[in-house]
Amino acid sequence: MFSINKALGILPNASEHGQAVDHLLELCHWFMAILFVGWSCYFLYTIFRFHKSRNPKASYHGVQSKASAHLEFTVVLVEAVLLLGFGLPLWGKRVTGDQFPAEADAVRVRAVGEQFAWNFHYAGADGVFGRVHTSFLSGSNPLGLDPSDPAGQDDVVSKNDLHLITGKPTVIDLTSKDVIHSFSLQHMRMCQDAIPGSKIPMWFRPIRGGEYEIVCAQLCGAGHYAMRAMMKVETQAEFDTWMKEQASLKPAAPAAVPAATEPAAH
Ligand SMILES: [Cu+2]
Repeated sequence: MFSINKALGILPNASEHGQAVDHLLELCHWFMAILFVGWSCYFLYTIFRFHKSRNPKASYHGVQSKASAHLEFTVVLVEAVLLLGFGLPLWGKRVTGDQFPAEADAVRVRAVGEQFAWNFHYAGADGVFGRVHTSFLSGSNPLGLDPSDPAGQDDVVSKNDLHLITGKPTVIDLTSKDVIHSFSLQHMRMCQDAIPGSKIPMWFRPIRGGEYEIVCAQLCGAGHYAMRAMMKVETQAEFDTWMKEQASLKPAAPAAVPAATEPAAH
């Protein structure tokens, strides 16, 4: 069957809920196409119907028919159904707390945007994220991990390189170090703003292995165009191997500096 999404070049879907998003997009595109054709025909009709030669004198009564008001109301109604009936419930499933998978069953990642890169933080073998604070930020510590926190010793940090497991739910806590970015996973049908000072959770289940591009969808500065990262969806074994590799690549923990007095939110 002909698909407007495909004709417009939509990227292949790789997530469990993506079908529902594509269905909604397809509906919206068809609705917009019908509106476009309808309004264009009406425009051509008015040019012909109200041409000066046919109407030498202006009408002081105007249009008496209620047809256009009914049409406008129908358009508003269809748009409201699309937004409230399809759009909001879909979005709600991705971001509301009670819909999230159990922590033990999911890959948990912190994603931190910065000008102009994406940093990823995994909890490591102990499953506990190390404490982070802005006072520890440096070139070699891009997430501000507290070197004195034992929970952070096995944490894995990667730049522009996100690894996920096929079929396993993924929970991403999103934030930013500087300005507002937007974390756009087009193949996963996910897009969410990364806002400094707030932690925004989102979740999805990748169902197709492969390498996908992550882009920043919010104009965030001069290097915005180059703010891209890769997402690799792989098997559990490949993921474990990568995780071990990353842990072994880690430089020795820097000497502990006095802990900041104010605990960081993470
Ligand atoms: Cu950005």
